[in-house]
Amino acid sequence: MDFNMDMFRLDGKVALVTGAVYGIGFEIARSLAAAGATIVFNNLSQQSVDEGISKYQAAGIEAKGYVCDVTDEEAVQSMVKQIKAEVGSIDILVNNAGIIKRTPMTEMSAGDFRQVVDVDLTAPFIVAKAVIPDMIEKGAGKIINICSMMSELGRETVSAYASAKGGLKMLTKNIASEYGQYNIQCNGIGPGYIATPQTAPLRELQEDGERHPFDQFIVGRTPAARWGETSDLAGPSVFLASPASDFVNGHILYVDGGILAYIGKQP
Ligand code: NAP
Ligand code: GCO
Repeated sequence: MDFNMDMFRLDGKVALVTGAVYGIGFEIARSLAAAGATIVFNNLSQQSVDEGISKYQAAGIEAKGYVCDVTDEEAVQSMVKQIKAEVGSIDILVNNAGIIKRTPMTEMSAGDFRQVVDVDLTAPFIVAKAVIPDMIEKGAGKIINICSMMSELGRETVSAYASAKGGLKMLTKNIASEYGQYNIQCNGIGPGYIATPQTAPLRELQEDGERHPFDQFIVGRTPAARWGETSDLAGPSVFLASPASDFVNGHILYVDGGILAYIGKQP
């Protein structure tokens, strides 16, 4: 195919973005819609799904929302079947839903560790497993797993999250390896530090009005010298969801302002 900008269009495609009521998922869904995709999303409660539908409508997007816990395989299988019946089979899957628990490892319960791995790693497996058969039948599909800088690096208190996101990097590569022959591309996006509710505790102003020490640390460690915004993920998401990336497979695209490339300023 000769290059033209239509390679970045998603018209006629159905995109499922999990946990996309706000934060990174909502922004990714909005960017895919702007490229022509039909958006479906899920969240944990009818209230949050209804809030999401209103937000999409306010953005001019007629999205359909489903109540579904991505860790519940039966519920996921049922949701995917319902989407196929009501909207159409899923062409693009963005495994976005995720949680984090910041606890020193020796103080973290095995249950909490398992819960983070369940949502951040097992659930992307469950949802991808549910959508791949229809993608094979269609002869094409795009899967984007939202990884993290913690797919590459660790830090204090995020042992469960880093373990899950490191596993998600390898799940991404394995799906790419196993299903690339069916014209399914599976890639990851590894956001750096993005300003969302998930990172709000790391950016809270101190009682003396000073910026959070972690906020100052991250800005100092990032060549772009700022936190990422959810809008920074829009272009990379459209690229990986579109025909423009049909020969990109098993790649983790880090959208991190350069932090993973940078050793840090000499004190
Ligand atoms: P967020 O603000 O915490 O939003 C996460 C969303 O996932 C929420 O809507 C949440 O629902 C939903 N969710 C959680 N567990 C779920 C489940 N079991 N089933 C269905 N939905 C579920 O997170 P974010 O910052 O936008 O991050 C989105 C993704 O990017 C996550 O995978 C995160 O690990 C990753 N990420 C974030 C950053 C960052 O700096 N923010 C950087 C790298 C990667 P509720 O509203 O009910 O809680
Ligand atoms: C943390 C942050 C990070 C970001 C992101 C970085 O506590 O270190 O929450 O984990 O969410 O994953 O890429």
